[in-house]
Amino acid sequence: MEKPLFILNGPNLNRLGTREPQIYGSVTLSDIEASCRAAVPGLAVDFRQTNFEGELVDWVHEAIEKAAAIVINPAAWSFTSLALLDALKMYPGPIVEVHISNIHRREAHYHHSYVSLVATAVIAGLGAEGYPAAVRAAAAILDPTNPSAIR
Ligand code: DHK
Repeated sequence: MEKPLFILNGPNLNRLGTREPQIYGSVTLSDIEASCRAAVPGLAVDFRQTNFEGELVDWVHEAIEKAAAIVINPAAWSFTSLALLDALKMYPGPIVEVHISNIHRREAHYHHSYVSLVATAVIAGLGAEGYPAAVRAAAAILDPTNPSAIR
């Protein structure tokens, strides 16, 4: 696969490891990056994190030309950002949305994700394991010989 998989992370995820470990566990974002790179041997991965909404929108624009698929944890912007939704609407490839926690079991303001309106699939509540699972799912969707993938 020539084009890489973009793995995009939103606000506060750079604090994983010390951030609310009772909700997010004690795995760091660089641990998660390593698990994503190991998930599908040979799959090129471009792993990024930002606390700036416009930068995430810019990365989605960049993905339109450059990414085979997007795995995204939009974090808090999942529930607030129409700008991110509008950017993702322009992306032609698979989008796998990941949340470390089960957002549907948390406070009501975490229940409605705008990103889920355009996501091919959503993973929530698997902890950090949700990321390599999303990478494998994206690779399966991109594999034309894989009969089980939903496209
Ligand atoms: C991460 C966040 O930062 C929160 O805003 C979301 C999500 C949940 C997560 O579970 O990965 O509520």
